[in-house]
Amino acid sequence: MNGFNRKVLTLDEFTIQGLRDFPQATGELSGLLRDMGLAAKRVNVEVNKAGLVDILGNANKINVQGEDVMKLDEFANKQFMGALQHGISCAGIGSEELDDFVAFDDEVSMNSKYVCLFDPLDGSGNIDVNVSIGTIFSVFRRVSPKGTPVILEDFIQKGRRQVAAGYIVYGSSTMLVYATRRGVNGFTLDPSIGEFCLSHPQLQCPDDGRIYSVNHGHFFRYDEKVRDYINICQNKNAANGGPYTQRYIGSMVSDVHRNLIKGGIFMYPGTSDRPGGKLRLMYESNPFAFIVEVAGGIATDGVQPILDIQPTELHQRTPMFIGSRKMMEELESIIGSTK
Ligand code: AHM
Ligand code: MG
Repeated sequence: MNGFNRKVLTLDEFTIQGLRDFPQATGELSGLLRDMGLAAKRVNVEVNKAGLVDILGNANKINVQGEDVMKLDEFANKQFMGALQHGISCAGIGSEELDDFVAFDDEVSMNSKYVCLFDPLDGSGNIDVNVSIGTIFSVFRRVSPKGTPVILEDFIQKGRRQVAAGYIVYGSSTMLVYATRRGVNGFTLDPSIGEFCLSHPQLQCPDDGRIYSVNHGHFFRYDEKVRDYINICQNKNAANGGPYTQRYIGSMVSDVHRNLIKGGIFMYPGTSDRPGGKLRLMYESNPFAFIVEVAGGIATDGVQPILDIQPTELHQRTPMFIGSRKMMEELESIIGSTK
C-alpha cells in the first residue's frame, strides 16, 4: 500500500461517474467543469505567489526576469477564457473583465452547447492583503442553434435556467464547489497530486444559522426595513434564537461559502446612492443563488427570487440577500416586498 486513499474521487472521476446515470449525456458538462478546474489550478499557483509581486514586478511593469507582469484578475480572465476556448464544451463566454461577450469562432466551439459567464477573480481588492478571493461561474445551455456564433440572448437568460454554477475559493485551502440540479458538491485541491478531490459531497445549507454578513459601513444608506432587520440581528439573544455573530470578509465567495457550510445570511442591499446594489447578476448573484437554492437555502433581491429576474444586460447589478432558509424567512417577514 502506498497510503493513497483511492476511495476519494477526483473532480473528473466524479463527473464522469455521474454520466453513467444519463446514457444520452454527451459529457460536455464534465468537460466544461474539467476546463474550469484546470484554469483554477493555474490561477491558484499565481494567487499563491501574489505576495511576491513586489519582488517579481507589478502589473504593467517588467519583472526581474524581464517578463511583462499581468494584473492577477487579467491573468485569471485569460486562463478561464483560454481553457474554455480550447475545450469542447463552450461556445462563448461573458466575463466581469470584458465589456462584451466573446463568441468563440472555431468549428469545435461553435458546435458546443454551453455558454459560461464568470467573474474570474472576485474580491480582487483583497489580493494585496492576503485575504481569500475567488472565481464564480454560471453555465447556460445556449438558445441559438449549434454551429453558429453565440448571441447576447444565449447569455441573458433567467438564472432559473442555469444548468450548473460554481465557485472556486483560493483560501487556506483551495476549493471548487459546483451545483447542478442534482446537488452541490465540494472538492478540495490536493496540492500533492494537483487534483480537486471530493471533500464535501452533497452539501446542504443548514436550515438556520447565527452568522449575518453585511457591510455595516453603509448602514445609514440602507432602506429603513433593512436597517430594522440588521437591528434585529444585533439584538438576538438566547431567548430569540441568538446571539448572532457578524462576519464580513468583503470577498463574497468566502462570505457565502462560510455561510453555506455553517449556516447564515449574506446581504448586499441597495443603498440610497446605489439603489441597484453592487453585485452583478449574471456572474455573482445568479450562480450563488442557484448553488444555495439547490443546497436548500433562499436567495432574493428583496422582492423576488434572484433566479426569476429577467436580465436585460450582461453587467447589470442587483441587491442580494442569500442564506439559510429560516434566517431568510425572518428577513422577508421584516422587509416585505421593499427593496
Ligand atoms: P469586485 O467584483 O469588484 O471584487 O466586487 C465584489 C465584491 C464582493 O466579493 C464583496 O462581497 C463585495 O464586493 C464587497 O463590497 P464592499 O466593499 O462594498 O462591502
Ligand atoms: Mg466581482
